Amino acid sequence: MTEDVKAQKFSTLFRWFDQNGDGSLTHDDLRQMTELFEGLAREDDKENAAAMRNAFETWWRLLLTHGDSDGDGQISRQEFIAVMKADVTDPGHFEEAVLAIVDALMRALDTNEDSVLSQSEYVRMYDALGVPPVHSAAAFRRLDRDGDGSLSHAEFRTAISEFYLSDDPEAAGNWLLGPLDRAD
Ligand SMILES: [Ca+2]
Ligand SMILES: [Ca+2]
Ligand SMILES: [Ca+2]
Repeated sequence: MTEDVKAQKFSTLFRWFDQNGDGSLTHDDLRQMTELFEGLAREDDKENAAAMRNAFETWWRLLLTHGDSDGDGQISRQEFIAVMKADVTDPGHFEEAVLAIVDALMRALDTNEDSVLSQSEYVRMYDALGVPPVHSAAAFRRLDRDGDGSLSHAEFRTAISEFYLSDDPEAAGNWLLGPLDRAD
């Protein structure tokens, strides 16, 4: 059976989050993701690092509370896809888990306070987060909607929101993490 576009995107996201690659998500996987994100903030930027950490903890609690249907303390790929669709992308939850990370990340990266990311900044950021430059460079070109060579905070938020919320197979934001996972 072909999965819908959201299931494909959340499957791609699952593979990214599953840091030890054992096919299931644990608190440790999420903590490792948190460390990658925190590593993008400057050493003295405690505020944005803490905001990202809190948002990832919120995300993990949502996964565990709403998504661990077999109660084994881990989130399988199928559990992840279901809970992402039903709960994490619920507007209030989406704001406090996903968009809180995006906003803190943009603030942490915007060290010259021009509120935009160049392509090289964008690619370097995703490289540090484990997304290959070939994917992030291609994504950047799609996500830079006004084609001015930089990604504004608004363009980045739009991309993230499309990735998580859009059912449109043609949405530019689908390319955030590279080609969609069509594993099954
Ligand atoms: Ca794992
Ligand atoms: Ca489980
Ligand atoms: Ca732009």
